[in-house]
Amino acid sequence: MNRLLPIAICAVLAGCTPPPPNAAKDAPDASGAAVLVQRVNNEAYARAREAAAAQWIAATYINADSQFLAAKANERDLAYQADLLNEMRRFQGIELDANTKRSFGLMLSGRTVLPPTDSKDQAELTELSARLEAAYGAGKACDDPANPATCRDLLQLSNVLATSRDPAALKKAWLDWHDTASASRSDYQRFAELMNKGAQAYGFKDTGDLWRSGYDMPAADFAAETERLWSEVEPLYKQLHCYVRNRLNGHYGDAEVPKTGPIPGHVLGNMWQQDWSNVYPLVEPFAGIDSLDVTAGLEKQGYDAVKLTRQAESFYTSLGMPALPELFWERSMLTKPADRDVQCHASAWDMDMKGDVRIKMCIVPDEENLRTIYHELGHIYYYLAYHGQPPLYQTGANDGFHEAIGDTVVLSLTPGYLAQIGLVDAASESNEAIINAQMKLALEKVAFLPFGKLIDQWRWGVFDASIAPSSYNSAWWDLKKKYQGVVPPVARDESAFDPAAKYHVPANTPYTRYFLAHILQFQFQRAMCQQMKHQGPLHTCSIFGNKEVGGKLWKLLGAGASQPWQVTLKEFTGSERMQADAVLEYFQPLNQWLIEQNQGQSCGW
Ligand code: X8Z
Ligand code: ZN
Repeated sequence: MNRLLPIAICAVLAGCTPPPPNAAKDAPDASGAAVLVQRVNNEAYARAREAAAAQWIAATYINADSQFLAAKANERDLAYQADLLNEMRRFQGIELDANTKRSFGLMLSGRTVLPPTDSKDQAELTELSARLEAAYGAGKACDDPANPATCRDLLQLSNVLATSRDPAALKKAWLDWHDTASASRSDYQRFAELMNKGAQAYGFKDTGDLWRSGYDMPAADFAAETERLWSEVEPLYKQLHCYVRNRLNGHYGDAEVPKTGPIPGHVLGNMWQQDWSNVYPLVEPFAGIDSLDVTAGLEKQGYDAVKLTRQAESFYTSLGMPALPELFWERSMLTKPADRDVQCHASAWDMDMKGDVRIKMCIVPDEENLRTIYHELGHIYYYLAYHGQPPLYQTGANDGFHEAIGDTVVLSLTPGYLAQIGLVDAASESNEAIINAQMKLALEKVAFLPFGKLIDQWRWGVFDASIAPSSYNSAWWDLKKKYQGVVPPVARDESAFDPAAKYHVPANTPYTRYFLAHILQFQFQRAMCQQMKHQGPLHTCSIFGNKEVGGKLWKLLGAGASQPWQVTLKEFTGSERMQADAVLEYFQPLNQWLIEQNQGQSCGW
């Protein structure tokens, strides 16, 4: 969830306007700044509660009124931020104590949106934001618009992508969903303009500069860090791409999936080609070894949404973390209501920064949902762990940490653990079984990496105007091709607006966090496995039931953003840098196997 926290200060930035002339009356000093931080922290609980309630209703009852109220709540929030920013300008150039300085920094940098100066702009921005998100949540493709029975929503269309092997059906489902996004183009263009106005009002070059500034390092260094990390994992991705293309070519034939070049987007089992695990049956390295079909296990055991969530909770409690609060069970939305439009994209909510924590999901009992619940509970346990911190520190060490926690825990759902809880039949330790299991996981985690990077490459380009509105769509597909080696299944032109077919674009959630999370989760896992003196390769390690590493993890969560993430990372892993080598270590057996399999192929695109 994109929390709307109090915001703002200008002290550390060049380009801010000077203090107002009457500021000298009560000369600003460091203690005044500390008082202001205290006030922001005190007011945050009530403000968060009100804003979250409006957002929650807008996401769980999508209609004109809930959108209106969410936009108004957001507008109030932006106005509050704008006032604070004005007040904070008074402390520009004053030496501040460490806590106040850090709090000021957090209030400004790394915010997703800063208020444009003009209140009319603020109102327009929040209205557009609500409309874009609602359009995504309510999106449906209808063969006959007059007949609702011919309409399909994202869940239904995604299900086709996941399970059908009929190229025509796949193409149609892909196209139907992507075409629902075309109408959002002009709203998004204006939205991006207004966001830039806000960022620029506080000295940022543009919104991308603002987003990159939230990492306890200069924005330019952060962009270089993401490049470095990507360059380290790119060779592994290319091996996976090469092998999968070859196997899909074998299944679908040259006409549908050419032997060389990029892979068409409809055959990878996912609407956005970000997770390829649904095509595992088509690319399984060794047939006839242990089944890894968790979905079948869930069906057999009669799992429903609550039982799945309880299952995930039990993993966290095995680490010594608390049971989920009663309010979680009372107020979460775990399944899709039949009678109204809701935002089905899974999210975790911290409603009042005190204990009213919830998830919102449209759970169907399958493997993908099982993993997603673990992911969401990672957010929930982060919230619970840092509730003792002042509100300004109640956020991830960086946003990649927040996204990485649940995914790290998922790495412990090894075949051995899954067999133990009866979700797969057996877990043998043969080399074939290991390669199969690694392939399955790589289709999820390694396939994701370029996708995790490219979404914000596109938005950074939109915000800094290197991508003009007239080439929104072609630039999107240039990046899809460059990073993922994927092309659209049919030609797309500028009448389409395919970026808005991905939730985080209309919902305005920065995406680099997921890229970082896909690096950090392996680094976290390696650190915990070292701490528990795990013997054997990294991929065989499960932290299930280990209260000692659970305690260490709880401590990481509890620190929130009270110190630079580099310090938190160093305490947890011994290193203050994000490192991709743990990904490579984890997938070492598969990587070696892929290199052998791909001998003689012309990999790349
Ligand atoms: O959006 C999510 C979570 C909510 S924070 C379900 N994820 C990204 C996505 O779905 O695109 C998790 C993985 C990447
Ligand atoms: Zn998440």
